Amino acid sequence: MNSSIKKEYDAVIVGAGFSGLYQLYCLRNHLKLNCLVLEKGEGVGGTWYWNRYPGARCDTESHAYTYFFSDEIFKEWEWSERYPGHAEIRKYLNFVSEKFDLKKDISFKSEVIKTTYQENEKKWNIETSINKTISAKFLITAVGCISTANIPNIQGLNKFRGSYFHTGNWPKNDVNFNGKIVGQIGTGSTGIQAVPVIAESAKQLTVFQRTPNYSVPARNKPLTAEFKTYVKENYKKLRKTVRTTPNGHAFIISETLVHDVDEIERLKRYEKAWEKGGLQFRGTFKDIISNQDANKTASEFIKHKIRTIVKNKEYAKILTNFDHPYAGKRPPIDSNYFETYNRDNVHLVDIRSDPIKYIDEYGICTEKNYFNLDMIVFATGYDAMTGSLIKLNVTGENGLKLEDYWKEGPKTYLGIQIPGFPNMFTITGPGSPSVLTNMPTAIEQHVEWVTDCIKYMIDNNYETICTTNKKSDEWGKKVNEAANKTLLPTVKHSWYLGANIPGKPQVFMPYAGGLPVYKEICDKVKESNYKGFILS
Ligand code: N01
Repeated sequence: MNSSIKKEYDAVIVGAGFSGLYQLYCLRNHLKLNCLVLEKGEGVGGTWYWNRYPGARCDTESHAYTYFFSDEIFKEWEWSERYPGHAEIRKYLNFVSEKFDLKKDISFKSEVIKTTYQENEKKWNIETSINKTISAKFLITAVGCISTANIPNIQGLNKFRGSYFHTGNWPKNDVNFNGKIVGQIGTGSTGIQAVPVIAESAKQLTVFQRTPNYSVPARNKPLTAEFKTYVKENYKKLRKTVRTTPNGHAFIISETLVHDVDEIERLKRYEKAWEKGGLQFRGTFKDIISNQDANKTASEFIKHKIRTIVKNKEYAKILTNFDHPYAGKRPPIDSNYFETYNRDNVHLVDIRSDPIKYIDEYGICTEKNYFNLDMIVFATGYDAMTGSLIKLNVTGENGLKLEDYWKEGPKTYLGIQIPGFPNMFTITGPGSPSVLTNMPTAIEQHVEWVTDCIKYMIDNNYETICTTNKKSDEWGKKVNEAANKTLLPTVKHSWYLGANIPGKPQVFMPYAGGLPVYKEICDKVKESNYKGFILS
């Protein structure tokens, strides 16, 4: 397809994951615009194109981790497990792409390296790794929130003679751990998924943990024919649920407060939620994420479970040495994570009390120990929410560089537009609910809003749309207010704040007010003919 790339488009979309594919469909099929998607990978999938690490699976249940915009897709596609694995998600996105003939407008192996707004022409110039410069009236970033892998700068890594991988850039061919001595750094949602699977084949696995993580069993299982029928028959009801719950999932958060019930009843409810498994554990009570005392009951319940599962008392202590509330960081779910520490071939190192000093040819040296390793797995997270946007090397009006404009943290209006960057839209950008929700739900809301906005511009002969510093300052305050009603900003080492990347400004990035409230705000802006934006 690369040879057939034209010089000019109505819209260029960056990224061929859930958001880029749907944005292409809307602009091309509904608005009849001339569009091109630029994608660095060799296939569709976005984050799921790169995340192929052992155990990589979505934490959202499959009947919610899906597009809802098309009855046809929903009826034709069938998920096989409670949580979709990475390969099945790629299969799904390929199915959608073929269904709507999307690939003909996607240029693969095409990384965007520079984007510059041409003020005179009112167009974006987009430079790519395939030596093509393309111009477009609209630039839509669909780059995902957690796509820029972070390998920590540990002295000596370049000397390591074994192999090492970041989970977010996993090789396409299976990595063979058989008979290998493996070290894994990182115990976030990703690390927790990888540990049990790597432990099954590695000779030895040593996990280097900095911060312990509250995890609840996922209880993944194949879907029964009965459940598949239920999903198909209740498609509209499910769509309504994901679009009206604060986090965009298909489960309802309880209206009961933790202290509305006595301890016996509380434990009964936690126990039931633990047995059911999944992210919905955090919805057992309404105030778990907003009230410290309420949260403590959930945190203590999980700690008790970990201590019951993990037989090695020293490991149990390291795994429960929390200094943050449950769900204050993105809560993981797992399949036998804590149980894996009962295996003879798995070891746990607390790198808070025994920090990593350096890596050399043969392994990892901590302050108190040395670990010989054949392989290192970095499950060390991402330069989240802003990293992938800044990497596009964007220059807006008056030579304004996005990197400079966001020096003190991201500034956006609604997480959709950035002052000084006309006709550029950021799907699930910082300042929008994004990572605090089920991503496909947030993506559909954004894509549809952007499509309506562009349609309005075309219908009314507007050439450009841009927001203002005043609006982004106001919105920044709203993002902070919403965050401060939760416990999330109290966690100082969270990637929601950018605290995982040395030198990154620490600003709470996602909008925590919930998807329905956010959608209402966006809808009002649309109904007011885009008040807060300058159309010209
Ligand atoms: O990354 P993370 P992730 N030295 O940043 C540690 C989504 N996701 O890839 O907590 C030592 O959460 C770090 O330690 P600490 C989900 O939204 C979705 O696991 O900073 N350790 C932590 O333990 C998730 O939240 C699915 O002290 C270092 C780990 O590495 C997001 O992706 C599945 C270190 C990083 O955890 C990111 O998760 C999986 C250092 N220098 C993930 N630097 C779905 O289901 C970092 N760490 C959709």
